[in-house]
Amino acid sequence: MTPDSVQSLIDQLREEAEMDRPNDLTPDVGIVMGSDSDLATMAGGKGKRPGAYAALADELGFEEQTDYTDAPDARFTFETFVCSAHRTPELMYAYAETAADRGIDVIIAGAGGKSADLPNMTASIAYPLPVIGVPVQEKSVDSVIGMPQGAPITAVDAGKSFNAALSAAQILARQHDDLRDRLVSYHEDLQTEVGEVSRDLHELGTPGFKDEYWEREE
Ligand code: RP5
Repeated sequence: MTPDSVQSLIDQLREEAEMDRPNDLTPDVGIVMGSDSDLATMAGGKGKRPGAYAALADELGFEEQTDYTDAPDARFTFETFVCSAHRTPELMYAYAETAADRGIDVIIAGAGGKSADLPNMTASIAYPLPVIGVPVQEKSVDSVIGMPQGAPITAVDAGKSFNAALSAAQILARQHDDLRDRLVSYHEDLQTEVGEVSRDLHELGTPGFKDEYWEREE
């Protein structure tokens, strides 16, 4: 017996798949995670490094879509759900099966624990939609990347959901020059930072650099 809270999500996903909305009104990226306890790793915050949310929203100008009938103004959008592979397999199945019809172009799926099956099962069900797996913990790496031949998944290092978001944007950027420009600009900013730090280290000298930079961090 599927509880109402899960069934209503499944029904909503299936109804949405029938809507045939124009692509610019549907999320481009779908983010799913096995538990809301994965959110700090998947989105960033709570002492964790910046995550997929930060990469998409803060660096690349995406907006999160929370209402299918009211798309955000931003051209590129993403949605976020919790789907447990083992506790709510029907929801995982409905999510992955409807993703393409709901306008999703790439899925980022994260799970933790030793049986982190959400990414690999989502990849199998959503195929040929690309799925980028995020092992939420080190011990999740093998189960996320360990797919048999013929069942592909792309994956990032443990906890690196930020990179998963950049990879998702790279896939979308093949069709969208605007997004390609944002990715290039993000990378140029990274280069600029390295150049500035290198110059400061060289010109201030190691003790002077420590005084200025390490003081700032404290
Ligand atoms: C947590 O349980 C993990 O972070 C994982 O993502 C989550 C979901 O696991 P299942 O409910 O699919 O077993 O420990």
